[in-house]
Amino acid sequence: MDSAEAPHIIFQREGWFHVPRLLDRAKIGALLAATTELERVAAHFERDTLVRRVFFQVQSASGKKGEPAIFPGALRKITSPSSGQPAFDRLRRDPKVLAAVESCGLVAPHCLIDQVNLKLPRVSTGFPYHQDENFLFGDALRRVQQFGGVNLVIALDPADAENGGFEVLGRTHHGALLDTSYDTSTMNAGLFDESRRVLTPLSPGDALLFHPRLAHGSGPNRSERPRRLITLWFGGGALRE
Ligand SMILES: O=C(O)CCC(=O)C(=O)O
Repeated sequence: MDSAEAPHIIFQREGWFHVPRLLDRAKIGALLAATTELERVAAHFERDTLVRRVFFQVQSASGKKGEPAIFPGALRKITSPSSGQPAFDRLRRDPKVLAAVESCGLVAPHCLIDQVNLKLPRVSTGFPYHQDENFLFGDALRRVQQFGGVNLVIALDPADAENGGFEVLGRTHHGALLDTSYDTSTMNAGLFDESRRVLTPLSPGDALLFHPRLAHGSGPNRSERPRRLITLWFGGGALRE
């Protein structure tokens, strides 16, 4: 990709954009401490559990929601960590994050969803290729349909091919919204055009921004290292709060 091009031009064409070092060490340190605290809260959970608007999804053998944890405290995803941890709440309005999202063409960004995805060493399953737009409902969906959207991931740990790094299928956002399942055994292989598949290794604080319709996913963690990744979804415009 020609790095002289403006981010929004690359984003429009490819459906994604890489921003190294979006967050500095201090912010990543605070977010890691907040994540560790949430993991501590969940240390004995054997099932998906809601605690004061923070939803803890456990890592099941299949990777599907609603199934028992492979061991107590094994987590796959924390939804709305901002409801329990101020560092995550601040992140929703972080000037660097907002500027990155705006550089991809979104006007007046509003954070719709915040999550942490955890991949435990050796045992965590992948995320089959899918389009996040399929998981938007109500006001969030209307906002994205009317004003557009930008999603992003921010690495908390180094992420690469061995520990289930984040993969995008470039340019698939130009196609239709497809009906996908969450079958981790197939990874939805062959459903989307994989000819522009890219796995960008990320260091803590690096971000990758992507279109809500862009197909993306990641493999299992085959390494001895954890892989924790923040995901934020933004919609543009100014609908009622
Ligand atoms: O954590 C990952 O690697 C993928 C995350 C993702 O695509 C999702 O949460 O929808």
